[in-house]
This record gives sequence, structure tokens and C-alpha cells, in this order.
Amino acid sequence: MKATDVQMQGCYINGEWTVPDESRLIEVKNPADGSVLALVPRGDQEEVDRAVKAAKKAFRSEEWKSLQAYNRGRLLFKTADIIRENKEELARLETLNVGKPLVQAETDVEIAARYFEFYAGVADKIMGETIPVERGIIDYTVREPLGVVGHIIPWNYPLQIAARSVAVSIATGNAAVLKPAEDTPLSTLKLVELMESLGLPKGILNVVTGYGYEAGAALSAHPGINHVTFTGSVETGKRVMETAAKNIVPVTLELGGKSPNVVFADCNEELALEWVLKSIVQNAGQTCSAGSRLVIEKSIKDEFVQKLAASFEKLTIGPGIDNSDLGPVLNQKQFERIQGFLQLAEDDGIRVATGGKRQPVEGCESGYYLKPTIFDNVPANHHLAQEEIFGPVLTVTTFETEEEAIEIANGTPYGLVAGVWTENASRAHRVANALECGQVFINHYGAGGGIAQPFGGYKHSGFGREKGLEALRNYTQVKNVALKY
Ligand code: TXE
Repeated sequence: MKATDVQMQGCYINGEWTVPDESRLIEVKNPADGSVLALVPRGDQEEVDRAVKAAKKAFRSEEWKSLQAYNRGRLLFKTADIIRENKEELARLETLNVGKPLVQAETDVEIAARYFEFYAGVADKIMGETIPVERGIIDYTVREPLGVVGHIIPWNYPLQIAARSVAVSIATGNAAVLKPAEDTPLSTLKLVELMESLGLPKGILNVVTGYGYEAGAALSAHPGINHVTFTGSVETGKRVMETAAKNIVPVTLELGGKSPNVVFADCNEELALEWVLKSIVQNAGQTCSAGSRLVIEKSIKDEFVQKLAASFEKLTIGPGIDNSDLGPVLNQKQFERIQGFLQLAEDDGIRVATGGKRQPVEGCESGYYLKPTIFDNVPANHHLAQEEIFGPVLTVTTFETEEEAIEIANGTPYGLVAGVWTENASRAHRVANALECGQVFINHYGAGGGIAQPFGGYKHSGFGREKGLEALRNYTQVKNVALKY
């Protein structure tokens, strides 16, 4: 596929592609070199209103209500097949639009297909309970869909997150309106285009492209929405929650993180080195669950950081499409934000073990490339060790006792993920138990692949869970029925 194949695209509302108004378009760029990949509509309240109304109508339609759950499942199985058949094109599109290495985009495509398979199998197994109340009464519960779910999607894993949103929405019998991030709508639009041939009832799936403060705000404020699923920053998450509260609409918030890798002296050093690196350089550190803090036992720190820095220096940096180890960060805003942190480190005299600068890449002067960076001996309460940087930047903080390790690991406002590295099984479980976060990986970062495992945060990392069976709770509501005989 050539980038030019995706030049101008409409929104997808009520089973039709809108004709873009040429005076209201957003340029979608390639972060590798700043070139324009496509133009998409700058949707606003008007498009959102049409999409939500179409979704509501479709949700209430006899056509949707009478579609058997196993047939919804079949649609999802077919979607997984179509995604795999178009794997190459989807991966290329994701790499061109997000900047990530092609091999990582290929993994994203496979994960997207697996979300569809997972929820395809679940569609006809969403069950209620019978409750023993009194003799002469039959009491049971039914798990019903909510109605119209609004999905506000971020730019770091657009395809994966769109896929899990659409898959679980359809499996549970809801209708969906997606608002992709303004920088990265292309794979979401492609996914919907691929799904068009499946014969979903019109209006069950809609996409409105646009800016967060226009289309996103309009979606979270729309009175016709029954749930908002948001992945993004804490600040915007608060805004979405406030807006949705006005209509008593529940939200699921998957916000950022400052996830620690807690490395004890008795770890398998080789494994720990491998995954500490991967967990912060994947997608150039633009991952909500990135292992952005190394919290390490003092006795092994110097040698560990030396080896880690040497591995960082071997990484290739360049366009994702060339399968460099590290692609660019997304845009000027992210680039400047990260550089602000690099400057702060310099001002405060923090030791740079490696990196700390931008990386010029020949032929890509307008791309946003940074050297992967390690800041050594960062005090636990320093801004660098407290705030989400969202770039390939790792801080190193040491501890001397297990208690201190836990205190440092828990000592940020976030609580998304943590890695624990030790060969002592009792310690591993003791520490996992004490960590204030939604997911703990022991001796591997990302073990299990994520699709079937519940994912979400403690504290400012949000609430509600995506992925796995646990996500069904966000997308269904329970009705109790009692019959006296
Ligand atoms: O996020 P926003 P931004 C973090 C990361 C990053 C920072 C800023 O630290 O550096 O956030 O990124 C939509 N009403 N994460 O500014 O604004 C927006 O269009 C409704 C972590 O890009 O949160 C996009 O679709 N929606 C994160 C989505 O919200 C609004 C992933 C996310 O954008 C809106 C991304 C509004 N008023 C950033 N304003 C993660 N958890 O993985 C914006 N949006």
C-alpha cells in the first residue's frame, strides 16, 4: 500500500462514509518525516450528534435485537480473519501513522485479530445468575447491553485499542461511536472499512474523526451516550469524567502510568536487563504501561546500569518502516514535552548514563527522533521519577531493603503496572501483594500477552478494566427479575 491510497477519507456514520467538507479537514502526518499521509474531517458536535442518534436507533432496532448472540460472535470471528488477511496493509498504515517499528505494528495487528477472536467466543456466554430468595419466587439476573458506548481512543496503540473497543462492544450487544485521536485515525478507519463487508446493521459501528476538544468533548457530553471508554491523559480523563457526570453516564478511564521495574539483587540479571530495556523502548516509550522507572537494589545498580546503557547504545534509531529499533515520537507536542524533561534533568544536574538528546536522522530532518535515555540516581520524589514522560526515558532509583523498594514503587500518583525481578518466589508474591497497581509481572514484563488478562489502573491510572472477561462488566448492566409462582 502507498500512503497516497489514503488521501481523503470521510467519517463513518450510519453505515455510510460522509463526504468531507474541504474547509474543515485535519492533516494526518507521518511522524517519521513530517509528510502528510491523509486528510480527514474535523468532525464536531454535528457529526457526533448524527453518529450517536444513528447508533441509538440501530441499538433499539429489531434487526440488532434479533441477531442471535452466536451470530454476533460469528461477525467477530470473521473480523479477525479479515484483519489477518490484510495484515500487511494494516501494519504499514499503523507504522506510517504512529511511527513505531513495523515489527511492532505487525504484533499490534495480530493482537487486534485476537481481541476479535476472544470476544467472538464470549458473545454467547454472557450469563446471569439465579438467586435463591424465598420459596415460591424465582429470581434471576440478566446481563444486558448498555446502549451506545462512546470510545475515545489515543494515538499510541490506535488499532489495538479500537479493536478491543469494537470487539467487546459488539460481543455485548452495544452500539459504538469511536473518536480516534486526531493524529492517528487511519487504522481505525481502515478497520471499519474492512468490517463493512460483514453486514453489520447500519449504525451499530460509527467513527467520527476530529479534535479532542471538539469531537471528543461532544461525544463525552452527548446525552444519548450510555457509557464512555477513555484512554489518554489524566487531565483529559478528568474532563471526560466531569462532562459525563452531567448526564449520569459511567466512564472507564485508562490513564497514564509511571510503572516501576523493581529489580532485586537475586534476580536473573540477563532476563531483567532484556525486559527493562524492552519495556521502555517499545513504541519509543509511548506506552501507558511502559516500565519507565528502574527501582533497583543498590548493591547491583552500577553494573546493571552500565550494561543497560551499553544495550541502549546499540539500538538503531530511524523510521519505523525500516524496522529500526526505535522510531520517532508522535508529534511536535510530544517531542517538546519530552525535551522539557531532558532540560529539567540538565538543570538539576541529574547524571545521564546514556542518551539525553535528540537524534538527527538523515533524510528525516522533520522527524521526531530521540536517543533512548537513562537518568541515573534520580531521587524518588523528583519530577523525572514522578511524572509520565511518555518517551524513551528511564529513571534509576536505588533501594536497600524490600520495604524501601515497595515504598518507592508505590510512591507516585499512578498505579498501572509493575515488574518484579527476583528468584525468591516468596518475595515475589509478597511484593506483588504490596504493590498498589492493577497488574504485576514477575520475571517478565507483559507475560501472558494481555488479551485475556484484565487491564486497568489503581489511583490516578484510572478505574474500570479493559481486556479479558473483566471488561464485560463495563459494557453490560445487570437486571434482576423476580417471579412469584
Ligand atoms: O492526550 P489526551 P494527549 C498521556 C501521555 C501524553 C499525554 C498527552 O503522558 O504525553 O497524555 O497526550 C481526546 N474531551 N497519554 O494530549 O488529550 C484526544 O483527541 C474528550 C497516555 O494526546 O488525553 C485523543 O483521542 N476527548 C495515554 C484522546 O483524548 C478529548 C495515551 C487522548 O488525548 C478531549 C495518550 C476532551 N476535552 C496519552 N481532549 C495512555 N493511557 O496510554 C482530548 N481528547
